[in-house]
Amino acid sequence: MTMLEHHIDEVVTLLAGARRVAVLTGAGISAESGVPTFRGQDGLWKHYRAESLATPEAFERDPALVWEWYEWRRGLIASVEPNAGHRVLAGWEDAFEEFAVITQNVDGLHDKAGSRTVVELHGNIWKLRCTREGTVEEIRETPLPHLPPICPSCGALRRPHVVWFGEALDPAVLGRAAEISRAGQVMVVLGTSGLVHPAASLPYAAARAGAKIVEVNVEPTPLTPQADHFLPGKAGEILPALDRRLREARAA
Ligand code: BV8
Repeated sequence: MTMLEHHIDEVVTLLAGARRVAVLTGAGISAESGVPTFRGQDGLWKHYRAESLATPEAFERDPALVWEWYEWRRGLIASVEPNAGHRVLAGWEDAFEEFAVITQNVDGLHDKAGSRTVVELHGNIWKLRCTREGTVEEIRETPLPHLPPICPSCGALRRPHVVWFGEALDPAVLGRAAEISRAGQVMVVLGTSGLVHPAASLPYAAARAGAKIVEVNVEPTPLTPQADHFLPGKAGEILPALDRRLREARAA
């Protein structure tokens, strides 16, 4: 048995005994579907860093450029499918008494995989919001007929219904994520670099409330020293392995 298999068995024992499980995901879980992550080479669009485009200042300065970026991402996300990692998490809705996915991703792939309890911390790229009235509409059509999109009722610019850097998260959404994190007996943290706040603080809040932290990532992150279990590898490979062993453990 390899070290990884040994660690996977330890995590399966933990999960098999848990009734309340929370999962926090980042861009890494969508990487195997073909969605670029934010860090490293992937994090670049043309020569802009994601953090420089995903800001209210950038939108103020050049809404057409920001919309070109979001349109590129919508087109890319529309062309991909959820991967095995997303699908396992969708299946875990019925494997635990209480289960929820808290995601930093705006790609909507957890929903597309069939997850029902998803907290979208940073919004959703398929939703547009009027910059004057604040009304939100889901528009999946890509490419959008008109860029930048205009509000049909008041003629003001529409923006992506996502949280930009320097903008506060919706207090109700953040409150729910914090509640779920504190209530979990186990928090599985998948494919996140743990650098963006306040999302990155949720695993620490969960640990303070007594939850066991299981981290899955292709490389260590600032969270790794605090994690009870670190499973090195791809989410789309580790989650199916965990799921298989969990089913075997429960069948035994
Ligand atoms: C706010 C939506 C305040 C838009 C996003 C405290 C300390 C330091 C800084 C701050 C702080 N508090 C606030 C800040 C500022 C800032 C922040 O955190 N900056 C960082 C960069 C230092 N936070 C904010 O601005 C937040 N707002 O604080 O408001 C406020 C309060 C009141 C009033 C006014 C203001 C808002 C943050 C949200 C920004 N929006 N997204 C869009 O998507 O277009 S963030 C965006 O980037 C994503 O949503 C995600 O959250 C983040 C990217 O992180 P990850 O998802 O982790 O992705 P990343 O690429 O970094 O890493 C991928 C990981 O996966 C890697 O570890 C890799 O190894 C791994 N991986 C890769 N492949 C796989 C894999 N793992 C497993 N399997 C694989 N196959």
